[in-house]
Amino acid sequence: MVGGLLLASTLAGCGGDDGGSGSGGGDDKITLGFSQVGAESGWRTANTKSIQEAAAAEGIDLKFSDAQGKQEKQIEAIRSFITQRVDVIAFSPVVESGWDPVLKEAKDAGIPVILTDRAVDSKDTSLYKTFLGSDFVEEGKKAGDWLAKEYQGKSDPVNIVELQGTPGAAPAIDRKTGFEEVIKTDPKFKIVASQTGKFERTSGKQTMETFLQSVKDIDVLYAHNDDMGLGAIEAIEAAGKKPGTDIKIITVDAVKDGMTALSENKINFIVECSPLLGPQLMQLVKKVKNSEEVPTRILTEETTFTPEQAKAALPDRKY
Ligand code: GYE
Repeated sequence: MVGGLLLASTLAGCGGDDGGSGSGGGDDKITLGFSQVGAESGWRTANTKSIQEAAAAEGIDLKFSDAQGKQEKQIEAIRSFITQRVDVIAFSPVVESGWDPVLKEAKDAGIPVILTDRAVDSKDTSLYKTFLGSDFVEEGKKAGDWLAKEYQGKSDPVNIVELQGTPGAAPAIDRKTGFEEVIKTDPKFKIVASQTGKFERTSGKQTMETFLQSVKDIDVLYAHNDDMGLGAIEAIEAAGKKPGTDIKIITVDAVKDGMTALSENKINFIVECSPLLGPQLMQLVKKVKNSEEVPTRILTEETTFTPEQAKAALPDRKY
């Protein structure tokens, strides 16, 4: 294993000599084709930056493609990486389903695939080498746990509205599942409205406006990411209500703007989801290029934040 690791780092500098899957770039650098979801949120921007910086630091030739939130574009990008014969393909799947055909094409071409950030629902796990990212169900549970504690000992109904992420995306599905798993144990919690805000600020604001018009008493907003929560705060303020007080707000991500709103008590609790996947991804790229064994699942370490904890963490926050 140690020998393998040494070889991997040697290959990072002068590799490509593996008898076939050359980079097509004309030099010996490892070529990584990366298909990003888009630029829908602060999380995504930080994730893109982390990947670009880590590739540069490791001397990996990064072919970066932005799918603008569209699965067709991601499939197109992956096909083009296959045609270009990149050494490794990595991507963050915009939705969970529908990847088997293109993943089979990559496998048949002998190009290893790494999933980053989001999972696919393919039954055939030999279609990718590993999945690096968060446990979104766990994140949803943490959001639910906070709520359960916040309303402990109280019996009045708690009306919750939910802003879901992109329909069909792993973090939208799983953050809903985890949250519901916890709150369903206490009948006072009721999700009275639940719609998508596409992980975007503008869409989060618009959907919250509809909630405010259609739902009488909203006690809590659970938003699947900070950006939608921040958009919703604008809608809540415009409706003459106080975010964080009149309506309690829980979000996921902990990007700087979210943490700032948390420190100002406009958000009450944030579950962290780290976008800084670049350095770990590049290590995995080097290993799979070198045909080394890698764990099939690599979990990101994450915490949660209260307003006080946000105040303390903000000065050193990297994203
Ligand atoms: O939480 C959200 C982004 O897939 C974990 O996507 C990611 C999510 C993140 O748009 O802000």
